[in-house]
Amino acid sequence: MLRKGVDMNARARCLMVALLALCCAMSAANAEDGYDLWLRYRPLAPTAQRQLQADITGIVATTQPSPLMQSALAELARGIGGLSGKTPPRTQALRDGSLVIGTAASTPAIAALQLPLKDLGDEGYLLRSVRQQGRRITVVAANSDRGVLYGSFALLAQLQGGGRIDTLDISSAPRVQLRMLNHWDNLDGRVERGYAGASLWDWWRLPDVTDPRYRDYARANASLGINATVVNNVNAVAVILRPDYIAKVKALADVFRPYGIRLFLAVRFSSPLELGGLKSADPLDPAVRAWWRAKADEIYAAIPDFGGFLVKANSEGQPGPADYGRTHADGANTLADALRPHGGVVLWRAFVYSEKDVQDRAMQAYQQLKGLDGKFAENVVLQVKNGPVDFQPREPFHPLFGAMPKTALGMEFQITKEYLGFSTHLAYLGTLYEEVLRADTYSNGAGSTVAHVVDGSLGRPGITAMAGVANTGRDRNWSGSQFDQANWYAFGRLAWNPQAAARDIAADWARLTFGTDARLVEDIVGIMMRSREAVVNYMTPLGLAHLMATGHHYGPGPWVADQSRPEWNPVYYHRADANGIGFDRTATGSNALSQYAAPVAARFADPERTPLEYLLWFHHVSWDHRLSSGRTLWEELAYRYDSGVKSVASMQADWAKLAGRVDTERHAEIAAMLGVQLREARWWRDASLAYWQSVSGRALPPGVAAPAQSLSYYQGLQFPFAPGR
Ligand code: GCW
Repeated sequence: MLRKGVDMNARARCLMVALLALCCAMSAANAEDGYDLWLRYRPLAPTAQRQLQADITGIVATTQPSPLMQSALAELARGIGGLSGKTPPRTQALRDGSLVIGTAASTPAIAALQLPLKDLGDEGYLLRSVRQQGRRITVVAANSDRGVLYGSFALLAQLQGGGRIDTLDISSAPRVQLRMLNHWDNLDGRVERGYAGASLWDWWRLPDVTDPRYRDYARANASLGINATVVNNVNAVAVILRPDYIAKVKALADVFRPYGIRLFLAVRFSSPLELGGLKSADPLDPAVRAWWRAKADEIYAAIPDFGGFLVKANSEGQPGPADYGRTHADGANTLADALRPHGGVVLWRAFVYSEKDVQDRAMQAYQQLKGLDGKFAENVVLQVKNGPVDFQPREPFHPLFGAMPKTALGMEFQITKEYLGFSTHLAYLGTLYEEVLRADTYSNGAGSTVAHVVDGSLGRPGITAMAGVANTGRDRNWSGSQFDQANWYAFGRLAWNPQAAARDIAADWARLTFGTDARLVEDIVGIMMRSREAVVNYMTPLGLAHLMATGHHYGPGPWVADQSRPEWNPVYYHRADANGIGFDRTATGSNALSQYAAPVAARFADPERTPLEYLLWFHHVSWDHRLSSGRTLWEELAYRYDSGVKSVASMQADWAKLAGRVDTERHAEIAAMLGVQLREARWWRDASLAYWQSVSGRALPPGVAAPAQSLSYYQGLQFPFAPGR
C-alpha cells in the first residue's frame, strides 16, 4: 500500500512537472513580444493546418541553391513549418502538392510551364497554382533568385493571412529601383532621432561578433522588398571610411547579401581632409578626386556589391562643396565618378538650408538646387524629403518634386517619429506617405503625382529611389512600440509600389501581426487610419508646423523665440500676433507658392480654396476670419486641438475593447502607451491653447475646456534626458 502511495505521489509529481513544462513551453510559444514582426508564422487552426499540409507536400528547387535561394528555402521551411506544424521536405520529383520555386534557367519544371515572366523584370515574382500532368502544384517563379526570395515571402504572407493557395495567381514587380532604409545610427551606438533603444549595429564588436539579429533585420527588410540600407548617420564622421571600419561594414554586408540587401554608407564630405590628410576637400581638386576614387576602390575590394554613398552637405553645419565655392552638382559628381566604375550610386540630399539665407526656409532647397537640373551625373539621385521644411506631422509636398524633370529625384520619408510623438504615440504613417505620394505636382499636366515622379513613370532619366529614415533599434520589438512596426512595413510596401493604398497596407499588417479574424483586423485598421490626423490636430492643426520645443523635439514649444538661427524658432513658422496666425507664402508674403506649378499655386493662393489642412502653411489669417467650416479661425483652432485629444480617447477606448482578442502581452503594452499618448495629447492641447490665447487675447469658445495649467507652467517644463538627441 505504502509503496503504491509513494509511486502515486512520484507519478503525480512527474505529471505535474511535465504539465508545468508543457504550460511553460506553450506560453513561450504563444508569447508575443513583437520580435517576430509580421513574420510570426504561428500555428494555424487544426483544419487549416491539415489543409496546408495537403496543399504543400514538398518543395522542389534547384539542387545548387545560391545564397539568395537558400534564404528563400530557409524562410519557406520556417514559415510553412510554423504554420502547418510540419516542415515540407525538399524533393526532386514533382508530386501532388509540390511547391516549385526558382527561375526558368535554374529549374526545368518552371521552364516547362512557360510562365509569363517577361514583365517581371529583375526583382518581380509570379505565384501561381497550376495543374501539370494531373498534379496540383504551386509555383513561385521569377527571373532572378532575388525575385524568388520576394515571391517566397509573398507566398508566406498569403498563407499567414489565411489565404488558400489553390487558385493562386499573383504577379508583382517593384516600381522603384532603390528601396532603402537610412539609419541615423552613430558609431557610439546612439541613434539620432531613434526611439527604439541603441543602434542595432554593435560597431565595437564588429567584425568579429555578428549579432544573429542582423540576419533577422535583413529577413524583415527582404520580406518587404527593401533592397538597400545606409547603416550610419547622415551627420557622418570620417572614421566610417577607415580600413578597420570598412572591415566592420563588410561583416554587415556579408550578412545582408543573402537577403538581397546592398549596403550604403553616409559619408562626410570633408573626409579627404580628416582621413586623407589632404589640404582641401574641394571636389574639383584632382588630389581630392583621386582620394575618393582610391577610397571607392578600397571599399569595393572588400564589398563587391557595395551600394554607394549618401551625403548631407552644407546643411546644419555639415561640410560640403559650397565651402569651396562649388555647387551641389560638383560635389555629387565627384563622388559619383569614384563610384561609377563599380556601379555605385550617390544619394545627394536636398535637405539644405542656411542661417545666412534670409529667405523662407521652405524655399531654400529649391532655390539652391533647381538651377542644377540636368547637371547631376547619371548615377546621382537627389534625395528630397517629402515636405519643404522637415518631416512635420503635415506639410505640403516638396516643390522640387515638380521642378527638376532632368534629375533623378528620390523620396525621403521619415519612419522614425521625430515629430509625431516618438515611439510612444500611435501614429500610422501610411496615410502620411500616401497623402504625399498622391499629391499632384502638375509638372507634366494633371495626374503628375509625386508617386509618378518618384517611380520614374513620367519619363525622367536615372535611378528611382525611395528612402525611409529607419525606426529600428535594439528594443525587443525593434521599433519601440508594436504599432511603429506598421510604419516600417508601410514604408516598405509603398517603396515597392508607391500607388498602393494605406488602408490595404494597414489591413495586411494587422492581419499578419495580430491575427486573421476579419473584425479584429477591421477594428485595428480603424484605429490606425485616424491616428495620424489625431496627432496633427493635437500638435500642429490647420497647416501649422514646427511648434515643438527645442532640441528634443518632443513636447510643445510654440512660444520658443530664443534660438540663434531664426528658422529654428517656432515663432518663425506660426507668425501669430494679435491679429492672426500663419505664414503668408503667397505673393504678398514669401511667395513660396511660386515654386509650384501654376494649378497648384493657384489653388493654394486663395485662402478660400486652400483646404483647411494647409491653411496656415500658406496664409496668415485673422483670428476672426470665418472659415468654410462655419467657425472663425480661432474657434476652429481650438476645436481641432480638442478633436485631436478626443480622437486619442476614442482610439484608447477602441483598443480597450480588443482585450481578449489580442494576446495579453501586446494588448497591455499598447494600452499603456495609449495612456501616455492621451496624457500628452492633452498636454499639447493645453500648452498650445494657453499660448495662442496669450497672443490672440480671445476667450476659448464655448465647450472648449480651459488648459489645466498656466502657460508659464508649460513653458518651464524641461526634458534633459529625452531620447534621440
Ligand atoms: O529633422 C532634422 C533632425 C536632425 C537631422 C536632420 C536631417 C540627421 O532634427 O536630427 O539630422 O533633420 O535630416 O539631416
